[in-house]
Amino acid sequence: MIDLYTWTTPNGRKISILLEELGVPYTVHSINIGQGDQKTPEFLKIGPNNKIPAIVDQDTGLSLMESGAIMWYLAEKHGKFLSKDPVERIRTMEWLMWQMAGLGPMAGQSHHFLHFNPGKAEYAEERFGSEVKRLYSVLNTQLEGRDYIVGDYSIADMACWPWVSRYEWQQINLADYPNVQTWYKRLLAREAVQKGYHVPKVMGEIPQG
Ligand SMILES: N[C@@H](CCC(=O)N[C@@H](CS)C(=O)NCC(=O)O)C(=O)O
Repeated sequence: MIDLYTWTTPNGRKISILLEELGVPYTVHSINIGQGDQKTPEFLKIGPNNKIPAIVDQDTGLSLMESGAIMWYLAEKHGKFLSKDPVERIRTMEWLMWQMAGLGPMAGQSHHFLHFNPGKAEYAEERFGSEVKRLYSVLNTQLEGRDYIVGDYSIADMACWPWVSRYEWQQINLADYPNVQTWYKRLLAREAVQKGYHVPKVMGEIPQG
């Protein structure tokens, strides 16, 4: 049994989507980051970086922070969504790292400057807006002739998808990135993706791409 500490954000949804795909039982603990739940001493024991998501695996007692590490751990534990083939496996790691170090941080900053605080920092809007566009182009190229980012459907797809689902906040027109748009809709059609998106609670409809 997994305890998932999460909120209605892309990093949190990555884990709930994976858990839904794996079909393993999990208990959801809402950590409302808007009201500071991530700063409590209780949460800090599990998530020492004061950020969601975090998990505790009740089978082993292991607690983990950092969504990329959590995805890798769960995929390994259950032997799914992470290829055994060495090349496909390291490519999956490569694109998971790309999401963790590129798409997530850049898109996250674009949410701050383009969506929540427009007009406050022209340089930041330009910098993060153009980086997000560049990253969408990179993903669009990677998806040329492919149904999924690397080989079969994997944790790399599940890591990137919730960030792309915020394309409106990033002022991205998905039609400008047709391979990303087709891939986005392919994942959107999955029941587990829809269920995982609405954890820990429903926050409106899922953008349809
Ligand atoms: N690299 C971390 C980033 C986690 C992260 O940024 N979480 C955000 C929500 S998506 C958060 O908890 N923010 C609360 C805060 O900054 O106080 C991961 O991938 O797990």
